Amino acid sequence: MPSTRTQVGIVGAGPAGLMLGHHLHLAGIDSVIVENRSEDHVVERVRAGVLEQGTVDLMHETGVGERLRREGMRHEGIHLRFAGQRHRINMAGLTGGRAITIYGQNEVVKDLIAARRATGRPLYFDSADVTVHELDTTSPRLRFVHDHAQHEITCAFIAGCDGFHGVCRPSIPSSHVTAYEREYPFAWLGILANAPPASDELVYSLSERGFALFSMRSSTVTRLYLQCATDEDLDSWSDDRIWSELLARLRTDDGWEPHVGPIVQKGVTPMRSFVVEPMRYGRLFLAGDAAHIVPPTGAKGLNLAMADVTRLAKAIEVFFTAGRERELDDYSARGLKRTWRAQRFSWWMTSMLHKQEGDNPFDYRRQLAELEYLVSSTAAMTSLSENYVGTPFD
Ligand code: FAS
Ligand code: PHB
Repeated sequence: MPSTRTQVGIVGAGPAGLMLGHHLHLAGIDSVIVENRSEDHVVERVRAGVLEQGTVDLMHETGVGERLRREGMRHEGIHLRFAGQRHRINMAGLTGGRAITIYGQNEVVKDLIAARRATGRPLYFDSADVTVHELDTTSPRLRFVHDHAQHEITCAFIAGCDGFHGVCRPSIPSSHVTAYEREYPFAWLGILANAPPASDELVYSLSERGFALFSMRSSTVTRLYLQCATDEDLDSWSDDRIWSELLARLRTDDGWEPHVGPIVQKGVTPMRSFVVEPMRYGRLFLAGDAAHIVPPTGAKGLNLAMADVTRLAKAIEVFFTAGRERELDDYSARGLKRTWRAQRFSWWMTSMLHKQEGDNPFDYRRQLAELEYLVSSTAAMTSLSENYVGTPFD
């Protein structure tokens, strides 16, 4: 088995793994990225669409923001829809000009893969049997099969950027970690539709029939979600049924409603909150969905992943340039502080905007009262805005 060396072995070529590889390249640090799916799968996977100000600034600062600058859609506000009315929250006005940008996760991944390819540094898609070893030593090993050849790479560090269902987190002895989890009794049915967005900003909606979200990907593609059951059978949802449900939950008394068009992609996403503590075991560092999952209502997952790897890259750079371990030792505590803040916000948005099994009319009226207070209080709107646009990466 060919045995080679690198400084950082990265498992997973999602946004976290690719951005970490990019940071390390800019710092002149070697890395190898190993991904078990194909490039097409990773690029086509439809996920996030909302980038915090911090993620947008990061992509520009690291030289991968050119297409984002051209094609990203900057939004200074969002709308909350309830009781038949839309209410705009002027996030930029309440946060000193910070905003979100709509730019598909798969576009972010495409830009980072192109940047990686341009460096000529190793990026192994379609790798099998990926395993990590000797994590509690100063030379952990990453093993995988690529092109039918066994590989073993000796690393100084391994970054677990392999998502919720990866191999890195489960490779940590259970006695070393604590997991915190909440599963939600509903899911999201999401669609992509070839229809020009009927609003120039997102619309989050609570209706008697449940949650719905109006988002977009471009001036010709709308992205929409509706609350459904966790075991929802997608085949029982004809396109007509999806549209009539979305229109029922989103239209407003003043006649606003999304434009209808051909549905080109649909899927059901489970909703969970998950955090593992600590985010480190020896020379293995977890980042992104490998360490924490938030329900997508707060649009935080991708942005948390970017914040993690930015902090991790700085810590690894200081280790190699100054031989200092303090930043590495602080990585988990600082990551968890940002994670729990995002967990609280995402849980709050989810609880406020979804109808729960067993709720009674009192609960729905209470949710409406919370939304009514929210859109009439500058303090409350400022709190939502600060959390939604995100704080600068530390
Ligand atoms: P990822 O899961 O993206 O990447 C992990 C990679 O590791 C994958 O490519 C996987 O194939 C690979 N991998 C897994 N096991 C492996 C193994 N054994 N060996 C090698 N590789 C392996 N977040 C937002 O911020 N805003 C949003 O609007 C938003 N919307 C979302 C909508 C949906 C429907 C979903 C599902 C998520 C959404 N999220 C959103 C969250 C989402 O974007 C994630 O947080 C983000 O993908 C996390 O990135 P990574 O940590 O890189 O994990
Ligand atoms: C999306 O555009 O896919 C999106 C937007 C906001 C969310 C989640 C997903 O909260």
